[in-house]
Amino acid sequence: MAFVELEERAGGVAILTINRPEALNALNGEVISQLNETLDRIDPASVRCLIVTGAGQKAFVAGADIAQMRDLTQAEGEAFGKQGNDVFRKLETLSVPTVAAVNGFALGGGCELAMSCDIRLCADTAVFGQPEVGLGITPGFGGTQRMARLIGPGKAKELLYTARNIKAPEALSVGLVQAVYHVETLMAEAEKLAGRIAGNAPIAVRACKKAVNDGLEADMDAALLVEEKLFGSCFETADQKNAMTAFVEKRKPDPFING
Ligand code: CO8
Repeated sequence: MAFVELEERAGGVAILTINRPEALNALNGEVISQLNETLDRIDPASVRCLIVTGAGQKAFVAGADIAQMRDLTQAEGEAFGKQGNDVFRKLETLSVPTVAAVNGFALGGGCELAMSCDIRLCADTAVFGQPEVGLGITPGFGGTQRMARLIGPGKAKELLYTARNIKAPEALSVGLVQAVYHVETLMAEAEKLAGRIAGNAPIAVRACKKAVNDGLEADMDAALLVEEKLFGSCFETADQKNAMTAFVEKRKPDPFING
């Protein structure tokens, strides 16, 4: 059964869909394993921006599978957390840029999946939250770490300790998402954004992603060195020569070739 689908569109945009709508796309071990394999198939030679979304009208992902987790031992819980963490870290550090199109409930592991993407857009029907403490556990797929980094430790702790769900407007106001759209237009808007990203020089876009990600994990001096190296790596690419020559010659650049 395909719980994760990957569809490549023209123009370098691909759409990854978590497809288990009968359980609101809840993440069991099999879904996570298929997500892992799907991420391995994404080829930056053809994919310039990846959209991550959930199947159906109701949920992005309603969390890790509670029925499957109920009887886990301590060691099994830790192993499940590692399985999720490894895959979500793979997504976070995927070389191509990623946009989460959050089309409904993004709870627990679903909120954590969205936070592992570079940019989050959501439907006006979206609901975010980390309900774990109400289930007797902590977030286990990176939620404590990524939420604190994205919206600050105070707000993150309030949401984590209370297990309070928030709707789209509050998610926007705390900076958890970058934009809210009517549920009917969300995917079109996500594709528009992804298309715009995909139209820029891919090596440079990927270098921006790496610079932000790696730089945030370093002190400022080391972070600026990361940027210098990545900045330098863009020179002598065909896309850089094409774009800068076009500017100097007062014309539009040829389409970028990802080289
Ligand atoms: N796990 C398993 N099944 C689920 C989940 C889930 N997280 N969420 C929904 N489902 C299933 C329901 O059981 C139901 O199945 P069935 O039709 O067979 O009864 C089906 O999806 C539809 O759901 P509902 O009938 O509940 O739909 P409602 O519209 O009434 O409610 C909600 C929607 C509010 C989203 C509700 O389904 C809900 O509260 N879901 C659980 C949300 C949640 O608590 N998520 C967090 C889970 S914990 C987690 O993600 C931890 C991540 C880190 C793990 C670390 C591992 C160690």
